Amino acid sequence: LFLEKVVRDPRFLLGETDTGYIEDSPHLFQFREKRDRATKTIRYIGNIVVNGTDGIPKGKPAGVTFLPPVVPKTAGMTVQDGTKQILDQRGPEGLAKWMKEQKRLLLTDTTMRDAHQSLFATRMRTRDMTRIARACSVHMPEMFSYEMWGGATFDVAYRFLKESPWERMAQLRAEIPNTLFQMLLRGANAVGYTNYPDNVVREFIRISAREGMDIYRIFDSLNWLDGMKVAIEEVGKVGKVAEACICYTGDILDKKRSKYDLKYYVTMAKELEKMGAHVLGIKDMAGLLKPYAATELVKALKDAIDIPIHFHTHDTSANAITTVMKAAEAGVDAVDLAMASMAELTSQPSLNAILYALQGTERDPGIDIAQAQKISNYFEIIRDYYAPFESGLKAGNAEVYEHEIPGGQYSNLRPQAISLGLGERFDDIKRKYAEVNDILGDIVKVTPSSKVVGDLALFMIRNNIETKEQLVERGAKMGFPDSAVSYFKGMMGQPMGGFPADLQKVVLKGEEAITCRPGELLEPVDLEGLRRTISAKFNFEASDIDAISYALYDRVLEDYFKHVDEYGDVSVFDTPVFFYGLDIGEQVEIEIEEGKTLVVQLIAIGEPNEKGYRPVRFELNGVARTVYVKDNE
Ligand code: 3PY
Ligand code: ZN
Repeated sequence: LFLEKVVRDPRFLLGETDTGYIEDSPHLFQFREKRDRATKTIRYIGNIVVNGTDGIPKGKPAGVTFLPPVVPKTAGMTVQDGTKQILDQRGPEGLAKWMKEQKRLLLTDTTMRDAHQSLFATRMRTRDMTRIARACSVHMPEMFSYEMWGGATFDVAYRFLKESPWERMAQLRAEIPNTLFQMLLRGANAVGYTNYPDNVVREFIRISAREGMDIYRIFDSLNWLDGMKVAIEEVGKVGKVAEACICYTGDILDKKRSKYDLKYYVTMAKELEKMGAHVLGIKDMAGLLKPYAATELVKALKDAIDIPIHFHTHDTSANAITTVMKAAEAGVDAVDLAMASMAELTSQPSLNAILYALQGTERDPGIDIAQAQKISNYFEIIRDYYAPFESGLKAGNAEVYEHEIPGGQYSNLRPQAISLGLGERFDDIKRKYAEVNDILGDIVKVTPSSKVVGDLALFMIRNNIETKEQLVERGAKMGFPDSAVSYFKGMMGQPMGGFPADLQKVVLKGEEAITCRPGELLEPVDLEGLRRTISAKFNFEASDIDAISYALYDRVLEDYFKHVDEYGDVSVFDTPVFFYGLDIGEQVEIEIEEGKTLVVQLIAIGEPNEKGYRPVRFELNGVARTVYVKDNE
């Protein structure tokens, strides 16, 4: 093959056949169709050691030692039945009834979704979840559910981790057969940032239910009931649990802020119950529900509806543990918490702390404290692998009650501001965020509506726009961020109280806004046709999973398929190798498939040739191998 390539190569035909020619023509060594797993593996590592991982400095983070994680023993231990069996045997209504009968506080562990989404940009890899999953299953069978999917995890898995979120679900399900899995579904936005046609949302629910999802926490980013209808209905149809949410904003204790008062939430909760919700979620995405407000809200909701109530909050202010305790006291059925080492700051409050707080009381969750500690210890080690993705926050900040930025967005906004050269203006950005919220008429802020507010705040700061009047006046001649255009067009749904008409006019520049559900207007996607197109284009037998994922994120999926073709399944690498590659002389074992292990040692990184390719030398199972990697610097 090599010789065939040489004799057909234009430079060979021109007579340039000295040895330098071979050396600086790495393409001669690239036999795409023949490249095996081992070659793909060293190409991946070669690329990481030369170019690093996008978005973080190259090489291992200074001052952090990566220790191997300690996994509690499970060999020979049986898995007790848990909530998964209750749902499978009694259905969603049966599960809801069971929830209400429990005296103990039911706990959802968010470590594998919202915690890492809020603490380190959603980067936790499947490998770091599956290694501890059996221990969770065996040692904490009283857990109500694991939130381990949805929100940003779907996109980030494909886009940055180059692994399939579906594979994550399958592997976790194999290890945790006894506990419910739970995901966050952004209503008509599913696991994306934009509205999808109804058939995409329905099909996504149908396939994910088939693949192992149990509870769908459904919300609309403007609390617009119409935006949640299709998802609630479809989850009911497939026999899974529809946990429909009220997104909490404002402050029910502040009588001056009457837009989102207690009555507003109670009315919405009753509507959701009527629409077929099995469980009500209180989604406090920014951690704005104050402890005594939780008492009022939970009591009022308990009086008003019959379905169980599940409380989700973020600890940005550092008040959240008290709020959880108040919600528990007021009779909330279930709460979201994260393992201690993955808790607090913009994440959820500590599960381990709550176990101690409720120990010996009638609301004791019944989870073994010592075992929960071991699981937290595991994640403490794992968390170091992700150090460069941490937001840098060192303490809680009660200022969140002023700016109302959701946990996940807060930890992202700072790096976003830095990347725009506005790092030193973070305080202004937070203030502007609150001002933009006022300009928009005080809206619910959660993905994707929160992005509109964040993007507009950055837009105003970058263009030195101070007031709403200036925004309307100067905006007439400016292009607005895509998110803002989509919002004012009605593509994210309808905010309570409508859109500010003057601003809507300058943003849309003559385009019509809609007032119906966008999903109704969007053409259905031909998923079977899409599946065939993907199979032909990427040369493999695509499944309905590939098709639905592609329908949600076409470009991301294209890059993902190309990456798999080029480098194989990179989910098999340990996280330090995946993000930082190897040091010179470092040797690792990589099990590329069951029973097939590669021993890889990095020997040297050479100087780039004139084309910018560096030879990277390895020893692969004891045999010298070199790959040529384009240095992108
Ligand atoms: C998401 O939509 O990803 C969220 O976590 C919102 O709180
Ligand atoms: Zn959250």
